[in-house]
Amino acid sequence: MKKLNIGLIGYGFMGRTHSNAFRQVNKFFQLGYEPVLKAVCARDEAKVKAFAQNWGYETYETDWRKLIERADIDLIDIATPNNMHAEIALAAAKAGKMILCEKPLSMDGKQGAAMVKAIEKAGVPNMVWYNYRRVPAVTMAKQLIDEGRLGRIFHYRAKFLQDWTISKDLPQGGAALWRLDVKAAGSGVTGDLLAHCIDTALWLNGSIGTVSAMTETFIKERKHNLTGKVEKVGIDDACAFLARFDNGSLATFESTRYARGHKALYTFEINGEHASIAWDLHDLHRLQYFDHRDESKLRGWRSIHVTDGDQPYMKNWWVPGLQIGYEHTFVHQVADFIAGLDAQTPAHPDFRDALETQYVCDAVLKSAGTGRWEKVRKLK
Ligand code: SOE
Repeated sequence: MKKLNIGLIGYGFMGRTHSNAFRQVNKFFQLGYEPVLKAVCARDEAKVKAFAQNWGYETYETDWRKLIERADIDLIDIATPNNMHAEIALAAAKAGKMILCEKPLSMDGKQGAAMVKAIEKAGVPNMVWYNYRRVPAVTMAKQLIDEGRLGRIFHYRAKFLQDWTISKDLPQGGAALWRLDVKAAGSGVTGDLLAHCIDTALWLNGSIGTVSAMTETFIKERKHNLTGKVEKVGIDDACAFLARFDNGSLATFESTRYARGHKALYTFEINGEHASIAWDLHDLHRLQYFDHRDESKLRGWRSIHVTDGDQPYMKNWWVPGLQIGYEHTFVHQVADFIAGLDAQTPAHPDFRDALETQYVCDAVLKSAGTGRWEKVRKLK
């Protein structure tokens, strides 16, 4: 088996999910490459050393440029706050490294377009970690739609609800709370949570043409962890938008970090001419399916437990009926990326796909500002 030498940048929550996936993937999937945890990079030497030891990285670096210069690294995995993605990706592309990048791709569409240009010029394999596509039930939703079971699609409805920023005493910025700092995150729930919903939606239902949005920042000022001063909050705490897809279907999207009682409730429902599907991250192994073509007296919503060998990814895991979870979506993503390298058919979402999501986010934030419907920029 060929080796795929990984250089991970960032050791937060995502650094852990990725490291776990690299370690697991060959145990469950037959692939032509084996990821090797060569090096992890972060600025705090004591912490990065401890992370390297815990996850089995052979070495560590404290300067990401050094990591990119290393000849023994094949792939750079970017798991940093959003404001670092572009600079690292551009340097990694120039050095001819393969690149995996955390979502959202960039701070905005303009920056994302520059990243896509650089990576396509370099011709390096690339992918963005929109992991929810690879929940088996979500992948199965894609299969059902592609098989034409829903028929013409009329409605798409998605939500991503959390409640962890309600306290006004929560500071912004720094290692754990960079998602609240607009300079590090680019936006609030739009880039962090709705970007997931948009990625799934574009994949399942095609491109979005226009959007009309509203956003709110409920807590206007928070102490900044890096400066120690109370500073204006620049992110959107909540966002809701209407959208028209190019296929004529209508959509509603909503996300907030102020939905008391919800920790990470990502849900979507799609209504077609013949059938509907619904999915819920808190019950992630189930796909709800309603088919109007069923005999009328037996017609009803089926709750499909997506754990059998003929359902996506499941033959690689345990025995039928035993479910898997969140961390496995990252394992699937690595497996598909490597399978794409083997077959020379790139896995998705790549940087270009993620740029389309970025363009939708840009239009959403623009519309929230102008109060008007805005067109989504098309990919060139
Ligand atoms: C935010 O709390 C967050 O961790 C996002 O950054 C992730 O992308 C999402 O999957 C879960 O929530």
